Amino acid sequence: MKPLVNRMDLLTGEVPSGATVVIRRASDMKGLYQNRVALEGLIKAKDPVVYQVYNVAVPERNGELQHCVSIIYPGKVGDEYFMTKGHFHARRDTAEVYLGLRGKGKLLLQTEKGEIEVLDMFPGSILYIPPYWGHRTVNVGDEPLIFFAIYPGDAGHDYQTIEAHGFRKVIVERDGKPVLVDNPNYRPST
Ligand code: M6P
Ligand code: ZN
Repeated sequence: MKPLVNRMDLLTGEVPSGATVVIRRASDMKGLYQNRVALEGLIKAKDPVVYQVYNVAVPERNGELQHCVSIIYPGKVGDEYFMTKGHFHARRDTAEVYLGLRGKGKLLLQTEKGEIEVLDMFPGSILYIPPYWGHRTVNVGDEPLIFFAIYPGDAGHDYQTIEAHGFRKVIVERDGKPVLVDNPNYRPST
């Protein structure tokens, strides 16, 4: 691997070259929001992009550092804000750092035992995700939420655990403000 430099657009979050982009539309988020009817309506209307991730191409192996820029667009499904799918690292003993660049967000973190934490994301925020904590990012503002992330090359993504159990809490809009409420569909690990 040779050293490399890439450039991101600080306003839009786009990385025009050197990265592969993952695009997640409303139709990629089935089963993740509480309000299925609202999600179906959104998919039928125009199936908007909920978020996209520019992953700089780095080998997925020990010693390397994966890094990427994520852009979560403003929007809601019912009263639940646009958010990422959320994942644990396939290698649970790996951490991650986020650097907030634009917008207003919440980072929802949860252990497999169901312990939960919520951190604020804002331009200049430096967030540390310790090993063993699953994580999901939520855009609670009215502009794109943009952040840079860096994590071990061999961490990997486990989406299945979150899909199977959900997060204990969801972030919804109440009277124009984000609030953390219990997820009625949370299925704890036994
Ligand atoms: C951050 C990092 C990435 C992740 C992305 C989107 O940028 O944690 O590894 O892929 O958010 O989140 P998710 O993979 O849960 O959709
Ligand atoms: Zn991660």
